[in-house]
Amino acid sequence: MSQSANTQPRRVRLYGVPMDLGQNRRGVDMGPSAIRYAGLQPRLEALGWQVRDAGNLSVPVKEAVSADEMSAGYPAYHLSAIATVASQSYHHAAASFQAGETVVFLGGDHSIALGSVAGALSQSDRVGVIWVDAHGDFNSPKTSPSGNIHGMVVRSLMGEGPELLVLGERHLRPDQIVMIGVRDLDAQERVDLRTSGIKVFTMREIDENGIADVMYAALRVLGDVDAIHVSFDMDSLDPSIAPGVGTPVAGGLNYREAHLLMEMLADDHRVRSLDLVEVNPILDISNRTAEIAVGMAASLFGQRIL
Ligand SMILES: [Mn+2]
Repeated sequence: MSQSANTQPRRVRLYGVPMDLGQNRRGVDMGPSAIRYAGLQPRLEALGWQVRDAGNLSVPVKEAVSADEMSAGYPAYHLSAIATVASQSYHHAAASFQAGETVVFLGGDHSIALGSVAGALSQSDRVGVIWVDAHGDFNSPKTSPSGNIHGMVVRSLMGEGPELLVLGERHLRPDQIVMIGVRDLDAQERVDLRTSGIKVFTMREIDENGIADVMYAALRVLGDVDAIHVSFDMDSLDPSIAPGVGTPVAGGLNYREAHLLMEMLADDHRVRSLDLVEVNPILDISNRTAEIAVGMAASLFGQRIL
């Protein structure tokens, strides 16, 4: 990441977003603490980055806000509270990018990407998104079986979600999005994703061709963009490696596949922002999943074996 740009200071800004309103499981709001406790800042500093932690954004407690919200007649739980937090994230991300900072958002559930990705897009149209996830997060309130907003994020970033969740002037086009690690889709979500124009590398492509070929292909799809945002859902990893997630799905990325994915993105030198999401310490085993998350960030930020 920007190792070639020796004239620029290598500065990272961390934002914690203790968001648990986008899904049903409690505990994911403690994700930012768990990732900090696992040593994210010292790991990045050891790689030569100047790291500044902006602390946590303010997220309302679940008991204090209304869950029962609808969008065009379909459930979208905690819609207005999530939209308020996303708007904060959006403005923080935009300010950081303008200041030349690389940005890391610590989740929290995946709904935090509503603000971080929109913030990245606010700077330029030439931004690509690598969405690493077991799920497609491509539902709308109409297609979602759960009404949980963490599964509606990509669609909203394309300008097709509930109006409150669509931030900024620019929306993602399908050719700006690559999904990697997908293996669990809802019925209508699957139909919609197939015809969306988004490049999706499911676990099958990784099994058949290997993660290295998939990453070369992913970077070719994003060949025209100047900046890459990595939205990394910890449930992309196999649950045997990262058990502390709310919606685990068998058959995920193994340890080296996930690291190689991040290492190859680091070598590409275009990554400007990262979400690390869905770390749930209550469901974890001795903070293992947060430690893996820190390892992922270290590989993305230039850690090498040799
Ligand atoms: Mn996700």
